[in-house]
Amino acid sequence: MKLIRTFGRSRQSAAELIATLEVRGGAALDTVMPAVSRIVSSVRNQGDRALLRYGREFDGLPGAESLRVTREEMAEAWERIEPALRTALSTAAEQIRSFAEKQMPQSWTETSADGLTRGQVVRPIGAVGCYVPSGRHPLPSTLLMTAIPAQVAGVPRVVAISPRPAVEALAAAHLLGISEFYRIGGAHGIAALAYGTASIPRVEKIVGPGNLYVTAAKRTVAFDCAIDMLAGPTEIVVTSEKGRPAEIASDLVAQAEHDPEALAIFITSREELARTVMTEVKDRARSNPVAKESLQRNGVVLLTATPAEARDLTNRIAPEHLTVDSFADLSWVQSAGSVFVGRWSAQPMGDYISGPNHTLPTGGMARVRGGLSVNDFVKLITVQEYTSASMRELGPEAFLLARAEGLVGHAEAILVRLSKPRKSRSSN
Ligand code: HSO
Ligand code: ZN
Repeated sequence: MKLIRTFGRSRQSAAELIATLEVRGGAALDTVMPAVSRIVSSVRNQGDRALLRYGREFDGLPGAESLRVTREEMAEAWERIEPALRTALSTAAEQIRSFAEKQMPQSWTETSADGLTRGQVVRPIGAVGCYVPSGRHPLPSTLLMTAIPAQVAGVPRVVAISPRPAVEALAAAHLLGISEFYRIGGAHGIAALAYGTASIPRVEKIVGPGNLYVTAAKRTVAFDCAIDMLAGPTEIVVTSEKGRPAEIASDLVAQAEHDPEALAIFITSREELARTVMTEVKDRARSNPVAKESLQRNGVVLLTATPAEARDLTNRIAPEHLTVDSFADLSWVQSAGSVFVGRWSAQPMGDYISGPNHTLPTGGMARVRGGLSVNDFVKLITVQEYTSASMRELGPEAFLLARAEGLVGHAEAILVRLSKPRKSRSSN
């Protein structure tokens, strides 16, 4: 990690670094876009033929017959994992489910005194695909985090894909009662979900994190199939004036171990705390090669002149994960994916078992959205019903607005309901 003071002689270079941190989105995606577009269009045009070819090449898929995981394989996987792990997965699933249930938006209607009824009905998306990464580490927790909110939202078809699904991921699928699981991944897997092939019917939305290729493919298909967000490498900011160095450092190392490109930042106005955290991080990352690499590359300690400046920088960075000292700190937090409060709230607790989702906005997207939730799996359909009285009340003003826009057809559709019916010439 490098220490950078935001004041004094290094003020200018700190300002430059912070400016690059503020816009840190998806430049890396461009490097893989040409290859990804080719893969996506071959799967779109050739369907299974291309999909299976890429599956063999990239995912070690033996043949078409092993593309779909059978229910029996998932049940066997459940039996194969340690009983204690079964319990842990079940507890995590319950925590995630109960949290998602609380987030579920409601249908409602209200009727005004003059009789206008307005409201919304909540309907689930029809089919979603959950991407479960299986690269450096198998992430069964990601299946729980993506599929459970979809189930709580009432999505009737929840599909999982993963290139080389680990036994734990298949066990998690069994636990959730997922019946459609395909051994496929990468850009070709995303294309199959988006456009459908003979073996994989298309879905309406794709969710879940993935590597650069997966993310680039999500961006490529986004015109034709909804996606949750474009998520990059994991990020953590700890903003603390009084935390314990060992605890702060261990959270920084924990998120840094996800990816050599992960971003770990410690922000404080206390110099001695900054220094001890740096030493702790160095010690703790020694035996963790990925964390060591990403901390060397992207690890920063920002030493600010004041605590207020530390808070301001935190919001400007808008990190995926944020740790703060106390609940009162929430009052200044404007932009962060998920917040961890106080010394006991180890960040990995949120990755696994607290209940809030671990699929979170990165790259500064926390400025505009929170983590994945049931809200990503529903549509809010709005509804309105007028009575003749409420039409008489609001119609004339709507008529004026239509006329101001020069839309005579709009005006007429209102007028036809407001004017007294003319005596008809015929008797009917
Ligand atoms: N920290 C990751 C999620 C994860 N961690 C999965 C462990 N397993 C992104 O929020
Ligand atoms: Zn994690």
